[in-house]
Amino acid sequence: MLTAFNVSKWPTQNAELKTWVIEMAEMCQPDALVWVDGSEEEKQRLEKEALATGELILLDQQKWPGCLYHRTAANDVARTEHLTYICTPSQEEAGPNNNWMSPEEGYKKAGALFNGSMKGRTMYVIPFSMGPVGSPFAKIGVELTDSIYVVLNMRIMTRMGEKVLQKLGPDGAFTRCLHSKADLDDTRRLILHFPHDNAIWSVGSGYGGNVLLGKKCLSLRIASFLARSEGWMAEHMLIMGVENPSGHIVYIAAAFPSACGKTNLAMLIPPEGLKHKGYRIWTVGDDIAWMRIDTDGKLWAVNPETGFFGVAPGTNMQSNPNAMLTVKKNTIFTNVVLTPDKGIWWEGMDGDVPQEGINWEGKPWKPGMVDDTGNKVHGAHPNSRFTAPVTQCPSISNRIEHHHGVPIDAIVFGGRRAHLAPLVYEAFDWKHGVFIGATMASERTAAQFGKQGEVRRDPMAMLPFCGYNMGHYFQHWLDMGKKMDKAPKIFNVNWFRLDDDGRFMWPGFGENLRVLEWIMDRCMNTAGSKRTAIGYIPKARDLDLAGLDIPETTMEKLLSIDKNDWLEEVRDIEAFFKTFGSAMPQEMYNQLEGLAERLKQ
Ligand code: GTP
Ligand code: SPV
Ligand code: MN
Repeated sequence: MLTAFNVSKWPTQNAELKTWVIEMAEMCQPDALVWVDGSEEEKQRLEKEALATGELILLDQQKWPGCLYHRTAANDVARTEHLTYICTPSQEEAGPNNNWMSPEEGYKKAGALFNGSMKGRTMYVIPFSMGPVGSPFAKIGVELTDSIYVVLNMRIMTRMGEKVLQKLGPDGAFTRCLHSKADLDDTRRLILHFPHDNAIWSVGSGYGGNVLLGKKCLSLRIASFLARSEGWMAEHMLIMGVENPSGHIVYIAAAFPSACGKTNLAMLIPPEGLKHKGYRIWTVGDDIAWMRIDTDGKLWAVNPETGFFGVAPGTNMQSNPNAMLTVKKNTIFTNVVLTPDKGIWWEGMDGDVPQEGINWEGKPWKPGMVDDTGNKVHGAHPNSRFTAPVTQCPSISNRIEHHHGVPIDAIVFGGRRAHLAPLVYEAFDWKHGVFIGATMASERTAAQFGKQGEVRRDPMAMLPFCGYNMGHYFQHWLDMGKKMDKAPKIFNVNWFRLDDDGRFMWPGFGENLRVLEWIMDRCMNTAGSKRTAIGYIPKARDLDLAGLDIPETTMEKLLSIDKNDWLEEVRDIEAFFKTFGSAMPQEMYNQLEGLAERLKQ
């Protein structure tokens, strides 16, 4: 048990911070307390310690320089949305999109789990900044954690350490982020957000999105709440720049639900057929965008993170070469296969499949293994991930440190829909675009617990991440549109349409540039389209399909809508809207009515 705090030696003059750290340490009762400074020396010391306990495993340093391996508990491999709560005074404020607990109940329930949870462990204090330190976008947080894995991940994902404490100063505001692995028991796990207190309490988990509190918890749930009252936007979006041959860069922000292709699109490599045109892609971010209206009346975005926490399976030199090059060094791999020669592997990786290894559950594994019920045993968990610094990405934009970010010309929504949604369509205007975002739906993936494949509504890809009632969130989107002189155009894409045999109709990945090209040309009013009930859809000849071998009939299907299916969709949307009661803006119902009328014409 830590007996004296030695507060006079702490590297901060911030009274609120000191008081809070003392209180939390008194509750969690760690044996030691360490202020993280972000130095290289500290990194090496922490790695050494974690390697000694087996928390981390050192990979072959010839093949994987600077790379580490980690496994989380088998019951702890994805975000647990059913254990994630928004704790506001009233349930109405959290909305039907969130699990809700009163703040009193939340502090009490989680407090009981935090009580003594760090006995025998060290509490690390991590000051971090989301957004470039000192940028008008940036928000400071301090995470207390008993996990070295968390410290090392936060070191990649955020700007952290001494420089952040300096910026915080004696009276700066910060988000109070408390995390303890406790006993990693999923019946004693809670991920709680207290937006009015600017606080996050996460206990009983060691998995990424549950415990890297700067990520989804701060940068989306708490930030979305702050953004509404401060007049900006915190979104589950990638940010990319598409440079055309004349050197002009169009910046696009795109919201796809978890494991639906943000990382892939953000790092896109132009396909063979379009290479001669000389497009270049610049990656700004792959998961989170903070956007505000600048003095020019346009929407500007920053990526508040400094790392990628990307899905590993399916990543290879074909599907995402830039990601493969990014993870070659200084990367933490979580829940992938560990091979006997201290290498790693995941389903869909390049090269030979290893003959044996230790899988994500920590069990001996061989390719082709099946379990008692005849199901394939995964080597890597479908939601296994890599944590890698953005600076290692060959396509990284030179504007990631820019304090004002990048100007956004187009916002793109998209989901995983086997049927219904065409390859791409454009909203009539901002309000209609907000409606399109609000009615997004997607099939559930491995990034969250629950039945995979089930279609669920996931407005703006923010269903698990909006820190307040989404009815009010839609109103905030409508309000933002009114405040902009030149609002981005809004589009919807769907790379995931299936044919009757269950195969993807669109080749996807690099070929998606063909769709982005149309989007960019629409932004510059140089591309054709046809007006349909759901929005502007390109005709096949409006897309550059040179070198692509897609039957004409498939293209036609990809760019058409089935009115009966869409009328059924209208009924489903109405039922969804009704769950928000009076919080749902009337404008959303007007949009729905407009869609229904156009479909009946
Ligand atoms: P989070 O990090 O969970 O927020 O997700 P993300 O949106 O960054 O997901 P990511 O890019 O890692 O998505 C990976 C999944 O999408 C893999 O299953 C890919 O195979 C699939 N995917 C990505 N792009 C395409 C595409 O253009 N077509 C098809 N069919 N699949 C794609
Ligand atoms: C997601 O699930 O959307 C992710 C991974 O990006 S996590 O950080 O776990 O939320
Ligand atoms: Mn995500």
